[in-house]
Amino acid sequence: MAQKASDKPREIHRSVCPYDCPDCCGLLVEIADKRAIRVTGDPDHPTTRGTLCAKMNHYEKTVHSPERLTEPLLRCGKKGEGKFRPISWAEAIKRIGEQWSNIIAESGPEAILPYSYAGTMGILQRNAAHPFFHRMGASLLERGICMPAKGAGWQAVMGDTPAPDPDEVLSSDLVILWSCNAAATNIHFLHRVKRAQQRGAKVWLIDLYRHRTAAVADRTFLVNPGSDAALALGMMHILVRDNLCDLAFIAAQVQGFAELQQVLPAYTPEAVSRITGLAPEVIEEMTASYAAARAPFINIGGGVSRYRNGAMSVRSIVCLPALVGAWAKQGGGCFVGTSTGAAFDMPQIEGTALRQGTPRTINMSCLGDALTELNSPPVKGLYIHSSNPAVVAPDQNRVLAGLARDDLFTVVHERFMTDSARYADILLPATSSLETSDVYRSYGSYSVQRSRPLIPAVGESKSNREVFALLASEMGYAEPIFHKSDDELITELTATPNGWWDGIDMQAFASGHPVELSPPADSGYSTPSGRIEIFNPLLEEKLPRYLALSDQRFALQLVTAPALKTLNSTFFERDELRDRQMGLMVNGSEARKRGLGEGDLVTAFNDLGEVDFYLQLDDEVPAGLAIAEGVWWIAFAPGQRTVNSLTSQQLTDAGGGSTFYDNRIELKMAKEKTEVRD
Ligand SMILES: Nc1nc2c(c(=O)[nH]1)N[C@H]1C(S)=C(S)[C@@H](COP(=O)(O)OP(=O)(O)OC[C@H]3O[C@@H](n4cnc5c(=O)[nH]c(N)nc54)[C@H](O)[C@@H]3O)O[C@H]1N2
Ligand SMILES: Nc1nc2c(c(=O)[nH]1)N[C@H]1C(S)=C(S)[C@@H](COP(=O)(O)OP(=O)(O)OC[C@H]3O[C@@H](n4cnc5c(=O)[nH]c(N)nc54)[C@H](O)[C@@H]3O)O[C@H]1N2
Ligand code: SF4
Ligand SMILES: [Mo]
Repeated sequence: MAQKASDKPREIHRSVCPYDCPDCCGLLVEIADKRAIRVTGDPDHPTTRGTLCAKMNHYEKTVHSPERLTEPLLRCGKKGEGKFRPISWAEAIKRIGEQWSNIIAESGPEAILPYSYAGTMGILQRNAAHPFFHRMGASLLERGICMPAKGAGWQAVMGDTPAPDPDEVLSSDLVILWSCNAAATNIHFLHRVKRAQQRGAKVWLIDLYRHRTAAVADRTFLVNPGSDAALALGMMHILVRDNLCDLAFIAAQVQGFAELQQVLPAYTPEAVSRITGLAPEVIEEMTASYAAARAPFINIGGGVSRYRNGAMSVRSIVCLPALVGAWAKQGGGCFVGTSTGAAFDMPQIEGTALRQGTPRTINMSCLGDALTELNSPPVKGLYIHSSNPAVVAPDQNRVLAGLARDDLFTVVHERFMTDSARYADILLPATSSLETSDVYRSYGSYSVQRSRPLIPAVGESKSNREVFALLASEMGYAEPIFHKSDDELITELTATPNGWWDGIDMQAFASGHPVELSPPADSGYSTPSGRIEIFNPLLEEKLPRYLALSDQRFALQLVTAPALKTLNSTFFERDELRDRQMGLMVNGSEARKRGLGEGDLVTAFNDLGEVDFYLQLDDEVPAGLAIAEGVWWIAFAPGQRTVNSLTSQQLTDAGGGSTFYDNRIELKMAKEKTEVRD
C-alpha cells in the first residue's frame, strides 16, 4: 500500500517570502517527500512575528501548482498565441546563443535588451542577469517602474540619510499614513501602528478613497489626486504664520527656512483648499494638531509618487517634520522605506566591472516605445525574467505591438504561462524561491535573511543564475562570476567589512535566521550641507512647490491601486486569490450620470486604449475617480486588454518613475457582454 502523506517523515525549515513587498516575512516550510506541504509564518522573526498575508499562507500551492512551467518550450504558433513545443535545455541554449550572435554581428550588442524587475527579491537571483549583459555590452535597463520618485523626493531634502527605524512609530503620538494602503501592502507596519494606537497615538490616513486602512485610522482625509504637495505647503504656510515652527531645531539643522518663506505666501488655506478639495478649516485643524503632537511620524506610501509631479509631492511632505523639529523627538520623523543596499557588495553581484563602453539606457516604463520606435539600433533581442511586462508596463497596446514584432527574438524565463510568456520565441522554466539559495533584504525594516533550497527544482526548471551559467558558456564568457556557486557568492557579498554588519551573529545568519542590520552610527544628516535641505542649491527646482497636473481631457482620474490578495501580476495563477471579476470602482453618481449600473460590463477608454471592466458602485470612492485594483492577466479579463492599456509611458518630474495613477478615462457601456473565463 502506498504510504500516506501524513505518515511520511516531515521536516520544518526556515525560509523567506521572496516577493516585492516591504515586509520580507520569515517562513516556516514543512517538507515531506521532497515537497513543500505547508507554509506558515515564523514566530521567531523579529518584525514579522509569525503572521503572513493571505497570499503566502498557502505558498506551497504556488510552488507545486499544476500550472508551473516544467520544460523549455519553443514557439510553434503566432506570437502571443501561447502555442509551444518542448525542447531540451541544450537546444534552447544553443538556439539563443545563435540568435544573439547573429544580432550582435548585424547590429551590435545594444540591439539586445534585458528586461527584469522584482519577481524575486533575492539579491542573487534578482541580479543574476546583470553581469552577463554587462559583459555582452547590451542596452542597459533603468528599473524605474516602481517608485523611484519617492527616493528622489527624499534625496532632495535628506540626501543619503538612512530612513529611521520603523519601530520608531511605536513611540509616536500622531501617525500619518500618507497615501498608504498598509492593510494591503504593508501589514506589519500596520501592526506597529495599531500598537502605537493602543498606547494612545492618533492615526490619520491621507488618501483618495476610503479603503481597508481607513477602518484602522482615527481620521481619514480625502484629497484630490496629485494635490499633496499643495497640502504639505499649505500646512507649512500655517506653521510659519502661527509661529508653530521649532526655530531652535531649524537654526541648528535646516538649510533654507528663509528661502522657503518666499514660496509659502501663495499657499493660503483657501488656495490649498481649491487644489486639494479639503475645506480651509480642515487644513487649519490638521496643521494645529500636527504642530501640537509631541512626535508626529509620517509614513509616505507609493501613491503620491506615481504622478507627473510625484517627486515634488514627496519632497514637499518630507520637509514637514523639519519645521516642527519632529526629527529630534523619539518617535517623530518621516519614513519612505529602508535601504540596506550599502551593507552588501552590490557592484560585485551586479558585475559592474564587466561593463563594455557606455551602452544606451532604456527606461523600463518606456518599453512600448523602445520596442516600436527605437532605431540605431532597433531592439532585436529581448530577454525577460522576473517580470511580466505584457501586463505590468504602461501603455500595454504599444508593449504588445512591440512583443508581436516578427523580427524581435524574445526569450522569457518564467514560472507560469503569463501574458509575456505567450509572446516568447523560447520560453524557459524558472524555479521558485524554495528551490534556490539567496539572500533577502526587507525594504520595510532592516532585517535580512538567507535561504537555501528546500526541495529539488520542479520539473526541469532552473534558477536565474543557472541559466546565465549556461548562457555564459555558450557565448564564451569565461569570467569567474558566472561559475561561482551561490554559496561562494553569498560569502563574498557579506565579506566586505562595513558598519552595517557590526555585532551581527554571522552563524545565525548563515544558518538561515533573520538578522537585523543597523545603519552605521548616526553621523547627522548625509546631505552636502550636513543639514536638512529644504532649499537644495544643486537642483534645478531649488525649493518645493506644487506642480499642477494639467491634463483634464477625460472626466475620471484612473487610479490603479494594489489589490489585497494579489501582488502586481503575481498570484493570478491561484484561482482562490483572484477576485471573481476584474472590476472598476466608481461613485454611484458617476454611474448614474452615464446611465450605467452595478455589475455592468463597461468600456473604459482614453487616447491610449480601451479596457472592459465590471462596474462596481462604491460611495467610499469620491466622484471624479475610478479605482482599478490589481494588475490582471489578460487571460482573466472580460475583454482583450487590462488596466495598463489606459496608462501612459510618461515619467515623473524626477527619478525616472512611472505615473500609473496619473491617467484619465471616460466610461461607456461595453458593446458586447463577454463572460469571465474561469
Ligand atoms: N497586497 C499587495 N501588496 C503589495 C503589492 C500589491 O500589488 N498587492 N505591491 C507591492 C509593491 S511592488 C509595492 S511598490 C508596494 C506598493 O505600496 P504603495 O505604493 O505604498 O501602495 P499603497 O500602500 O496601496 O499606496 C497607494 C495608495 O495611495 C493612494 N493614492 C493614490 N494617489 C494618491 C494621491 O494623489 N494622494 C494621496 N494622498 N493618496 C493617493 C491610493 O489610493 C492607495 O491607497 O506594495 C507591495 N505590496
Ligand atoms: N497599472 C499598474 N501597473 C503596475 C503597478 C500598479 O500599481 N498599477 N505596479 C507597478 C509596480 S509598483 C511594480 S513593482 C511592477 C511589478 O512588476 P513585476 O516585477 O513584473 O512584477 P510581477 O507582476 O509580480 O511579475 C513578476 C514575474 O516574475 C516571475 N518570477 C518570480 N520569481 C522568479 C524567478 O526566480 N525567476 C524568474 N525568471 N521569474 C520569476 C513571476 O512568476 C511573475 O510572473 O508593476 C508595476 N505595474
Ligand atoms: S507578500 Fe508581504 S506580507 Fe505577504 S508574506 Fe510576503 S512579505 Fe509577508
Ligand atoms: Mo513596486
